[in-house]
Amino acid sequence: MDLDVITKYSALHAKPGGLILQYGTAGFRTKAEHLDHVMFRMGLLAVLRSKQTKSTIGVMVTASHNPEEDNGVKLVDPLGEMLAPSWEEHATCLANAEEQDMQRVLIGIIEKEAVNLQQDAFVVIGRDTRPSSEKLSHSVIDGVTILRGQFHDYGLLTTPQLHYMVYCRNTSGQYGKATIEGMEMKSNERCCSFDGDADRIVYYYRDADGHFHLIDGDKIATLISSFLKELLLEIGENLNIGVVQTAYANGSSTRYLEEVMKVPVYCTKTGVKHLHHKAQEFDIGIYFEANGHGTVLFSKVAEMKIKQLAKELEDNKRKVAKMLENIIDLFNQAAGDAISDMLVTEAILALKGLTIQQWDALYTDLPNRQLKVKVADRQVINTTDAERQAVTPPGLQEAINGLVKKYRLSRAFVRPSGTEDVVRVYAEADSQESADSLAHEVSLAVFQLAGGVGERPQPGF
Ligand code: NG1
Ligand code: ZN
Repeated sequence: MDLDVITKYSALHAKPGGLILQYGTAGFRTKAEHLDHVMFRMGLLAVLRSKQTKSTIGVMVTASHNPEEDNGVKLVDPLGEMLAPSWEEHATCLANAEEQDMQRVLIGIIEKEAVNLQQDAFVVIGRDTRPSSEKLSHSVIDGVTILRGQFHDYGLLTTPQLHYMVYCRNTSGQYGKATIEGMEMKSNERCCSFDGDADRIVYYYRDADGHFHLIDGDKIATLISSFLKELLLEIGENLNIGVVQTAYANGSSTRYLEEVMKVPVYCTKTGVKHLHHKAQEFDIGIYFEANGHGTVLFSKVAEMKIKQLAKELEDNKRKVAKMLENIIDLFNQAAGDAISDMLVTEAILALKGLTIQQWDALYTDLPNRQLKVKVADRQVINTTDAERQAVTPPGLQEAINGLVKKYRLSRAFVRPSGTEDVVRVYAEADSQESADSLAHEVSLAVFQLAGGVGERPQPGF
């Protein structure tokens, strides 16, 4: 161990003088800006612990539920448990040692714990999604490498996943395989994912040739509306159904709904509040954004009628009316809800005996591309016709119209994002190549006519 090298590198992760921290139940936690030295030193300590236990040790960079400006670090012991209490004390001493005392404290730990420095060391590292976490995890890695430890950086990981990895690695895979996927996607198997707050859902599968198929909100809306329409037909009830989409709905889905299923389709501005509002106009209003936000609304009149029919009708018709009555309760009519949408979808697939491939085959999505363009002020773009036409800046819509004409089955629109400081560009066409090229050309038009900043949009994705 070259103490001078350690001292030199430690100075690059210098401790703010006088800062005192405590290794508590959740390791160290404080403002991220005060943690660089702690991370470096925990990298050193993890190597010593690994050498002493002849095992893999984990280091997790996270401050869990604390505010974004905080961060933290904790070590994971060989069987995936929390760090042993005696080493928590070492962690505290090492983190709090002033720069000039760091070497002495480090040697003290090595001696006290009889660490054999010749022993190999291995450290696994994980981090949360805080903006500061990536840089701080690199400081951990600096500490590990300076003590010649080997490491594997898992990048983004949940805390329990890191504990699990450590346990698996130290039991030669007996406890389990040290992989983070958790889920193996077998071919043609139905899968679904929610977004972070579980108000969006998408389904997907990989076919026998290994191709990935995404089943988005448009296809979920199609499945639900065809099911509801069939049930209404069976009980001879003519309730007024409407499907609400945004301009991001794939052109094939709109065509299928209107021309094959014969249900009226309406387009609103992006954002669930607009879709929800429009869906309230129907007896049964089905609304979904392509990205999986959506639900179904039943008017009070429709609900009462269905409830009444579930009591009055007989035999199979009664069963169907009962099914409709139950499905009303399965939807979350307050807002799009991934869990309730999943339960509805699963119920429909089971009742209809549909595989995910059969569902997917209802129609084929038109190839499409979404891009973002940075402009000085995205509010210079004003739109109309549910965001499908740009009214300002002058000339932009004309330019888009000219570009769209060059491609088959094409469509494109631009709008300022409501959640990011960008202009979103959407294009679809008969081939992926055309959709990509149209999206690129429209991006250039936005860049030129709407005050693009930074580098001009480049072709290729
Ligand atoms: P913006 O950033 O306004 O495009 C995005 C989604 C919306 C909606 C909101 C709120 C797209 C293209 N846009 O809005 O559909 O989900 O976030 O989450 O998917
Ligand atoms: Zn969400």
